[in-house]
Formats: sequence, C-alpha cells, structure tokens
Amino acid sequence: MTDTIFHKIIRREIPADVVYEDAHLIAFRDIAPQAPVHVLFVPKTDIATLNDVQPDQAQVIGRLAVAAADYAKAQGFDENGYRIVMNCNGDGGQTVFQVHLHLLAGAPLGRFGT
Ligand code: IU
Repeated sequence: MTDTIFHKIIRREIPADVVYEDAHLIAFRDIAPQAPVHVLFVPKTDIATLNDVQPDQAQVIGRLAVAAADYAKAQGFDENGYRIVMNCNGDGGQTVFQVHLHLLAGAPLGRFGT
C-alpha cells in the first residue's frame, strides 16, 4: 500500500477542513475547489483506485455515495442537484491514489468529458 496525503489526513497528521467522519470514512473540503462546494469522501480502507475494489469491498464505495448524498441533502442541495465524480488513473485525472469520491454542488455545473 502506498501512503498518500489522504492517509495522512485520515491519521490527522496534516490538517484538513473535515466536514464529516465516521468509522469507515472521512470527508473534507478540497483544497482546490472546482465548485462552490467541493468535498472529498475518502474511505479508511486502503484502496488505490476503483480498479482495485474487490467484490467484498462494494460496501466501501457504497458508503461513500450514501455519505455524499446525506451531506448534500443536509446542506440543501438535493432539490437543485449536485454531482459525484470518481476519477480513475491517468486519463480519468486521478492524482491521489487512495480511492475517493468528489461531491460538487452549489451552482449549475458544466457538462464534462474532455
Ligand atoms: P483526483 O480525483 O485524484 O484528481 O482528486 C484529488 C483531489 O485532492 C484534487 O481535487 C485536489 O485538489 C485534492 N487535494 C486536496 O484536497 N488536498 C491535498 O492536500 C491534495 C489534493 I495533494
């Protein structure tokens, strides 16, 4: 397993603007927000990319999605909407190799793909 900046945030060795944490995951504001609200949901289980998720780890990813939706709902974004994104490897734009989910909200978001 490669130690990443997100592992250091999970261990509270470096600061982050944490908005939610439980036994399974941590959520904190992205340092370079791409929307008015940009929060990262990171599991405490070591998984580098979506490619590495094993069948018995499906719940790890499911928890990220549920936590992101719960946060979005609590912040009042459920009606207008929001986006969740998971980047994978180089072409997907992944830069930190501990799997994570982006929540983007707070404004109409542009289309994406290129
Ligand atoms: P990506 O999906 O791996 O590209 O997302 C990594 C995100 O982590 C990216 O949006 C960075 O701005 C963000 N980030 C951060 O919030 N704090 C950090 O210390 C570092 C990256 I390094």
